[in-house]
Amino acid sequence: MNTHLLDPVLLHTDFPELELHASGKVRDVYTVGADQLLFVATDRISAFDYVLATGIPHKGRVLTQISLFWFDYLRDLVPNHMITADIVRYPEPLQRYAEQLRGRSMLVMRAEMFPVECVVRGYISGSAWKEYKASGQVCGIRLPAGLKESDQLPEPVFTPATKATTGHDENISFEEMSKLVGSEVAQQLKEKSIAIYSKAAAYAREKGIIIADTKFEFGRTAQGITLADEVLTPDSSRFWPADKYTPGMAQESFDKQYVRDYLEEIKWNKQPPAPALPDEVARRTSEKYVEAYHQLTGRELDV
Ligand code: PZK
Repeated sequence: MNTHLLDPVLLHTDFPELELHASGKVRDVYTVGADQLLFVATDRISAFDYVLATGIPHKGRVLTQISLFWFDYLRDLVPNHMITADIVRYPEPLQRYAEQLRGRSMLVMRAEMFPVECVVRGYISGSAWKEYKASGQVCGIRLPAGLKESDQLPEPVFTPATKATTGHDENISFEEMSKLVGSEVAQQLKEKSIAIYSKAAAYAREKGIIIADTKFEFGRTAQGITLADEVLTPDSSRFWPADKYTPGMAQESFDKQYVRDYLEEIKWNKQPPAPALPDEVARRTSEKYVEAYHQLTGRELDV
């Protein structure tokens, strides 16, 4: 057992002849012809809104394999954008990048994306908790009086947000969402989002994981309204270990707790440049991602 060195990480993708379609804190999306995109999850990790200088071994593969698990689990409920994650089936020009792509990428259908984040919450936390404390409502939905932080809601609520180009997503009402995508599409996205969350959260709960909330992105393809992006990962959702669930306070994150604790301990001012992590923090965080994958899917990630 190697207890001293970290496994190699991928912080930046590099496909010189491909055009970057979109990039985020963790994921990079490249154009591959008119109808297809290459979706790559790196090992980058963000905390307090910044990407840290240290990568987390296996993180990109964990995110990708969790999304693939859910795409398959949800296949009868909603079409998704995945074409293949089998790199031997990728277009020939990508073959030379097989090592960079293996396990962490998908070839996906290019979709006409709807300009809204479809957030579903089964528990009250984060920005929704702040809004509820101030107004008793979240995204214009009145919630029962007397909820405590992290309480389960009587039923999941759909709380859409706009993709802010800079800074944080902004919560919007269903009416505001309807102005952006039309009321027909808004209703369909809401119904699909709640159905997907409900099925996935019930499954995860049996495996000891509470999915407190999650964010979906949908687009339109030849298959109709299509689930895109990553789905139901620790980066797009709040995963809480069910055996430690204690309403009335903020819950520890399944995956990022060691990172947040370390950054608080060193009293980082949360301004760039974001610090590096000690190997021990990166290694223990990596183990949490790999453990989440195993707990959720029953499968071993080959490490
Ligand atoms: C698409 N994003 C969000 C931003 C990311 C992802 N299938 C698709 N077709 C067209 N566009 C997108 C997708 C998907 N998925 C998704 N931006 C464009 C995004 C930054 C990094 F990985």
